Amino acid sequence: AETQNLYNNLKELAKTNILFGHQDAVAYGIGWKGGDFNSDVYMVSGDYPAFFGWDIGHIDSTMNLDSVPFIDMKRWIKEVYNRGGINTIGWHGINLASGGSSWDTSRVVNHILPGGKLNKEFNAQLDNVAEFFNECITEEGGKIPIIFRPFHEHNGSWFWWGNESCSNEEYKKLWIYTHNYLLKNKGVNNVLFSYSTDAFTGREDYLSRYPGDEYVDFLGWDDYKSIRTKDTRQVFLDRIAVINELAKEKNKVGCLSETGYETLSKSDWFTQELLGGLKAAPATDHIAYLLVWRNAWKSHHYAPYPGHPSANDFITFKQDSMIMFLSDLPNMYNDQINIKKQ
Ligand code: BMA
Repeated sequence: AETQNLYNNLKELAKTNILFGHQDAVAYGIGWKGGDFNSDVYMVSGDYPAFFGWDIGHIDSTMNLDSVPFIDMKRWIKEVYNRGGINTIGWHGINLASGGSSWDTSRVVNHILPGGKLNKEFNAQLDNVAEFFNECITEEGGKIPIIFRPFHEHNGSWFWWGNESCSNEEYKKLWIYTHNYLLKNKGVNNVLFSYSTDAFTGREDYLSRYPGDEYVDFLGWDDYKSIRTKDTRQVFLDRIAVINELAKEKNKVGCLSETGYETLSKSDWFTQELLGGLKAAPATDHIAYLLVWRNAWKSHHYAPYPGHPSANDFITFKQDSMIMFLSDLPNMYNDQINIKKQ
């Protein structure tokens, strides 16, 4: 029930607000790692993101691909839920044919599907994924709602599930198989699915690998380029328009599943490019949330940290009536919400 409430509430909030998210927000930041709900975003702005992104790549080991221990991830996911935030999980899974990473594009999708020589191995991975979701539980023993975003940026060619490593039909089969295996075989009932392309050229391109309405809840896309400068704003707006149109038609929720300006060397990027771009979209073109990528190290971060030249601009962005951080959220897991910030 709470998972359905989350979905309905995000759909409602999307009409007026956009929730801010950050990948690995409390796992590490610039100059620190781990701890008790530490966050660069909090240190800069006095508030946490509303959305917390995670990655379960290397799910069969003790740490994820970016060295976040799964035991801590589960603890933080619960803490996010307790504080009223929202968890979304991506999956940079390994290539089972080669033992390589997600970026190893050797053909593997045909081998992991039923009938393929690696189907058993893939099922074992899905068992681990299911166990992880099923172990995300509240104090009272209920399941914590999670937005799952597997096999993302699939219209690019850099992942083993990308457009040069498997056909559209194979991709759709992979999605449906994963969905059904988790829900039907493993009893996962706390997960919403987010279909998340890379940059796209239009409806047809966006939907080229769409598995079908019954397997998808969120229509997302990852976009780092068109939102970088005003020069490409129209491209960004055209994409929002497509997402919005499809979300309306299919009764789904739109999202900007990954974005950001690496290192934020343009110190007013948050207000001028990102917020400016979002505000330039017609009022009905609202997406529910956006998520900036991780604060890994000084040359690879997407949120400001204390002392960062873009800190003040980020605070202005946070204060905008459209943008929601954690403390702005109504109870997203209730069946009725009262929107606070409008
Ligand atoms: C990429 C980079 C990598 C990281 C991967 C998964 O964009 O941040 O360093 O391993 O995402 O989080």
